[in-house]
Amino acid sequence: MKERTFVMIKPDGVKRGLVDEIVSRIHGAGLKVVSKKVLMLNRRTAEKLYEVHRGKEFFERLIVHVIWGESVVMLVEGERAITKMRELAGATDWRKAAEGTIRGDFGTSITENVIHASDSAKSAKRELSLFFQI
Ligand code: 3AN
Repeated sequence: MKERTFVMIKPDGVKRGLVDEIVSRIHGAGLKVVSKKVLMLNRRTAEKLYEVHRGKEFFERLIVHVIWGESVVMLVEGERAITKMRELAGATDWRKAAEGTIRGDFGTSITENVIHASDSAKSAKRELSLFFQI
């Protein structure tokens, strides 16, 4: 089934010049980048994006990380796009992420784990609507 998902290359990934490598992995998985833009998240949008984590011990660290520099946000489309993007990203904890996954290859900490990809169709819809006119 064709799906749409939200993907964000976080500031650590952008700063380290990983955008082209990540886009090429997305294409390699047979997915299409329908739209892509570079932006600086403000606190309000960042807190909305991560609202399910509000109140958790790492929330403030996560917000500060995603607003300190430019991110690249993308609308990605294709067969099983949500699952495929989660597979490409790898486990949340970079130390547990498999080699060959984006976080396994490039993650440097649990907060600075390079990429965000929606975890369900419902999250994808909500997260896409924060950044794209869909
Ligand atoms: P994922 O991005 O793999 O779906 P979530 O949704 O559980 O993971 O967490 C969102 C983001 O919050 C993660 N990408 C990571 O940057 C951060 N995060 C999650 N768990 C922790 C933690 N225990 N300590 C620090 N940061 C965390």
